[in-house]
Amino acid sequence: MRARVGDMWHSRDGKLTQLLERAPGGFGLGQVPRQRVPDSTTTLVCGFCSTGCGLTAHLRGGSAVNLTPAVDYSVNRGMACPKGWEALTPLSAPDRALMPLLRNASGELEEVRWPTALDRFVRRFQAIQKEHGPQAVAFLGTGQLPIEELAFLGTLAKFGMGMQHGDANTRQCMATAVVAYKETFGFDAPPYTYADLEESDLLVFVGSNPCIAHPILWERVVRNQRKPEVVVIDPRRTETAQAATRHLALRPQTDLELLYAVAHVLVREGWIDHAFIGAHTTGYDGFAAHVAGFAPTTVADRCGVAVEDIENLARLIHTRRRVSFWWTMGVNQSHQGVRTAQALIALALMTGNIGKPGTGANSITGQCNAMGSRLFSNTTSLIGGHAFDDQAARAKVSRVLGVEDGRIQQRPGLAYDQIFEAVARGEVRGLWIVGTNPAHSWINQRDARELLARLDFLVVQDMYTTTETARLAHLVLPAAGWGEKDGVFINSERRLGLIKQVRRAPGQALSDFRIFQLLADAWGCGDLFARWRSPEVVFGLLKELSRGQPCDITGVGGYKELDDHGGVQWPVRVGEVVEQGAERRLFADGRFFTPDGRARFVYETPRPPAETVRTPYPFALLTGRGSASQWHTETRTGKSEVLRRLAPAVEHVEIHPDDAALYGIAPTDWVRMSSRRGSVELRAFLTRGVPRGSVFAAMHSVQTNVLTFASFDPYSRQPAYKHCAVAIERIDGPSR
Ligand SMILES: Nc1nc2c(c(=O)[nH]1)N[C@H]1C(S)=C(S)[C@@H](COP(=O)(O)OP(=O)(O)OC[C@H]3O[C@@H](n4cnc5c(=O)[nH]c(N)nc54)[C@H](O)[C@@H]3O)O[C@H]1N2
Ligand SMILES: Nc1nc2c(c(=O)[nH]1)N[C@H]1C(S)=C(S)[C@@H](COP(=O)(O)OP(=O)(O)OC[C@H]3O[C@@H](n4cnc5c(=O)[nH]c(N)nc54)[C@H](O)[C@@H]3O)O[C@H]1N2
Ligand code: SF4
Ligand SMILES: [Mo]
Repeated sequence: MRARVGDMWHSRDGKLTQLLERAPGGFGLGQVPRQRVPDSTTTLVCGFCSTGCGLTAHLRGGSAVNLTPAVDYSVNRGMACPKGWEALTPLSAPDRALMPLLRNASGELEEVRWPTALDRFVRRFQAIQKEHGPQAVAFLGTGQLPIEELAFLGTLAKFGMGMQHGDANTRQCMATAVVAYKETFGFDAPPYTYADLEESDLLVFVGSNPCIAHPILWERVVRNQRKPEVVVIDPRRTETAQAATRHLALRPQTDLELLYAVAHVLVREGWIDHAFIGAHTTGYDGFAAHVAGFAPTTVADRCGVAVEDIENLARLIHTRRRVSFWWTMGVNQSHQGVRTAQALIALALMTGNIGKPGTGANSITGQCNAMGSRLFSNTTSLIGGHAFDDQAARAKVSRVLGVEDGRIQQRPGLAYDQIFEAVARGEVRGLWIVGTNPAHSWINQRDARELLARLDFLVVQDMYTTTETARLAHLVLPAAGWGEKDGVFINSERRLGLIKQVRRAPGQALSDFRIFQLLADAWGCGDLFARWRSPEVVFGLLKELSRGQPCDITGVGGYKELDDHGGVQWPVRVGEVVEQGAERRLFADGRFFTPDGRARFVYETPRPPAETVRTPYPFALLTGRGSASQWHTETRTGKSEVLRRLAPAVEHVEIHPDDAALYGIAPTDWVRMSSRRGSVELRAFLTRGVPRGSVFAAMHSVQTNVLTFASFDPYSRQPAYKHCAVAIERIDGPSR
């Protein structure tokens, strides 16, 4: 017997109770069994990083009381990092949003009932659209909701509410990889499977720190029995660099020159796979001519590495049989990230290291469902990985979803930074933010906060009331989180995995899915979503939308099949049988997704970063993940005592001891760090892990993005978080 949602609301609002009772369960409050059931277990994928580990929830009375890593899940095989073990704890934090909050006449956020919240959402946004046009309201989503919810958000906002502009935090994270893959492979298609980590003879990690950011992927490297060489290219001597066999501590933002120099040596020595290049690629001759200008002797100084290190890396690539290239944010978050990623792809193509075990040009994703967001959020691509300007694709979406073709935009809409610019110009006046915290995480945070504060109406849909962004909202909608709802995530190796409701959301928090249903009805476009009764029904629609695409999942079956199978990697076309535990990589046949089936070499002349590092700002500020137990803006991980103890006790900046000595800075001294945007105060942590001339601060500190400089890759519009110019000085103590 399932509790009826309406029972729990004690709502005297007949209309709302009716809406809620219509839910057949499977999300929100509707499906919590009232009576205690025998103890049992169930497996669901982790809700933090894109590794996508399976976690076993131990249930009592249908509610999870504990989590352990799943032993029979192909991804993690009984391992989990601290975040996975501790994933239940943040669900019971005291600052969970339990009721909608609305800013009252005296400017304070005040609890209101759902009908009031829904009504206010609709009235304020519709009034803005009426006065300023439908494009005056926009949305920002996330890579941390399941695909069914992302699809709901993107479809409701764009086709239901007529918004034209919507983007997600995946812009901060994966946009560069998306563009790099689309231009070279013809589709956003990371080609690898995790077994490649174990089957490679040479693994090259560029701007990637898996020991901290993807600990269980690193465990897979450790399991490699082939005595691999592991090369880490990172300005910092990271935990991963320390564990590697070689570390190239290049000067920040010089990856492109370095990779072209490696390609130069491969061409010069004839260490290339002519047969593969001839049969499966285009543009090689132009690329070879381009890299002729990048002899190691020319670029070594600029890159801060020895000529012989470049020569040796090229030789390793030639002599090792299976070579794989892996990259993460050190590449994506650069002013020339797309071309850098494409230089890595070029190295794989020119040596034939693709489509075979232990090879590939492999972008590691960040968030648990960034891959799902890339394909199904209806933001950067038309839902299902289609192009907005493709008439046939629009007709397909129109048919499958029952949306009139005329409602489907012909362009993707503005990117994240352009939405903020439109706010600055007064063109976007209403913003709906779901599952992301830009007042902490956006580049050049002060501008971001100033712009958020300027909005006529800001709605924030989040699990917590205390996030930096929720504090700025006019309306906060209380959301259920991971563990409190059902859906599908897609991990870095393209594996679809299930998340499940193993806890009841607190108070009146609802799943995002349920919130979207209620908003659709309240907005007056509920008819469009009449079929969207449960996440699993929507999963069926998404399968249909994927038909014929490289990411075709028509053969996946339903949630039960996905569950029984322990997740499955796309593509799975209808009728295709995938063996349990199969490791599936793309391009084994050498055919790519471009019109001519060939992969492309794409290259360009390197450019300097947007902000020059020189007096009075003589240090390059590098930013990134600080520890395995901290997640982003810490709204979740900060709620666990265990995870807090595993993290650094104080917010700090890492400084090379020689640089510190020049400025009279001793260990644990207070330091003021300033950029042209502002200044912050942190403790000094002296370490030879950062190179001279650079300092490092973790993104988990809300202070870091006070300093960052808003510059972007021109093709992906991904923020270049990894580089800006700062100054440091010793201070006696914090001024606050
Ligand atoms: N514990 C933990 N894990 C996480 C996350 C988290 O918040 N906490 N977040 C997840 C998400 S969303 C993401 S996107 C991933 C990010 O995963 P990673 O990209 O591995 O992590 P980062 O620390 O952001 O950046 C990686 C490295 O880039 C280096 N770098 C900086 N500048 C340059 C450069 O010019 N060239 C090169 N080659 N390297 C450079 C930095 O020194 C850093 O060590 O992690 C995911 N996993
Ligand atoms: N300086 C610097 N800045 C960076 C980076 C860097 O390397 N350096 N990295 C960038 C990268 S790669 C990323 S991905 C971003 C991440 O930046 P954000 O997306 O801003 O960070 P999170 O803390 O993950 O924010 C997610 C929010 O969603 C909420 N939430 C969690 N689950 C749910 C849910 O199920 N429903 C709803 N409605 N809300 C939920 C959380 O409480 C939290 O407020 O940061 C970027 N910022
Ligand atoms: S490695 Fe990632 S997916 Fe695995 S337990 Fe840790 S946070 Fe979760
Ligand atoms: Mo990310």
